[in-house]
Amino acid sequence: MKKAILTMLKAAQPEYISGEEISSTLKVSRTAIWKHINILKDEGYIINSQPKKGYQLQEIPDKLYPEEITDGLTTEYIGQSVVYFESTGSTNNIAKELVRKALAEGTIVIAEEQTEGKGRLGREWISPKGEGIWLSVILRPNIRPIDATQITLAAAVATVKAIFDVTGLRLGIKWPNDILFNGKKVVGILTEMNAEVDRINFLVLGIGMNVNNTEFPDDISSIATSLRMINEEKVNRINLLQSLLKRIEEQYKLINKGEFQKVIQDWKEWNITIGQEVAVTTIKESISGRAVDINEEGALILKLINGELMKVLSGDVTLRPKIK
Ligand code: BT5
Repeated sequence: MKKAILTMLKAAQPEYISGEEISSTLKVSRTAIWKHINILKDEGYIINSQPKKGYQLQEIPDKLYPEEITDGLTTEYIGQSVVYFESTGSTNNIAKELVRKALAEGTIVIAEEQTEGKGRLGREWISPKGEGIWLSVILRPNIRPIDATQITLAAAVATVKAIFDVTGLRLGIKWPNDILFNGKKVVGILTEMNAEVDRINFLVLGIGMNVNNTEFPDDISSIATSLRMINEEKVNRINLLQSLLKRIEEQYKLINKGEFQKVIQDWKEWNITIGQEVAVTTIKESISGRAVDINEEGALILKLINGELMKVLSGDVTLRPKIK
């Protein structure tokens, strides 16, 4: 009901719509409408009311409410169902709990703030209130567990394209999962999976995007930035999220159709790793070399100082270190 009233208010914008019209269209009492209008006001919608004219929607709050995310969202299934939190520990953790309740593929979990946002390998992801997009997507991809990296690479492609669509900014992908601008991180991606030997039961794709942050804590201020800090302009998070969901679906469909090579092609076009001198830290060791390619699995191919080629499936890349 609340959503239907909101839809009517939006359709009438910038004009007023009478309580009588809403009441006869939705077949509810004027008192019920008044109650829902008050709920919307509590949520931050600015709605003017005048005895003879009715209601007028003046302003939509800067919130990632499910009604706003799905309003005009043109995806088939990614983001059509939304679980929303004002504040939560980690959206990835919530998604992993919810998935056991057989939630539909493409369901997203989103929060204005994460108090225990996670990076990879137990690292922390700073997720301040109302400033970013802290998102998890529930997926059940039709690929083998060893190919799960494909999803991370596809998500990176979807992210840079969505940011370009909405802001015109061209960010770069650092293998495998960082989105950078002038060496500073704007987006991080954390893919978590539950699988059997040859089958993925589910996968949670977590994306953390710094959108409207104006500052960062000291320990990351030299390595982190936000779209707003780059462009000196506030970004509409709903537009950006809708574009991101659309781009994720586009890339995800390619993977499910067995067309990962198209994802790789785009990844190469947007990457800032290939051709660079890099150091890669894996769980076991740290290796220096030149990044020369990524292969059909999405692994990074390094050319070592002795000329040998080496395949790296996961690790942290530092660009342009001094080679000893
Ligand atoms: C990542 O890890 O980059 C993955 C981040 C994924 C976050 C999303 S948000 C929604 C979902 N729910 C979660 O709980 N997580 C996912 P990693 O490559 O390990 O990078 C972590 C490192 O980046 C930290 O150790 C910091 O140095 C730095 N960092 C932390 N917060 C940052 C921020 N907001 N922006 C840029 N860098 C940050």
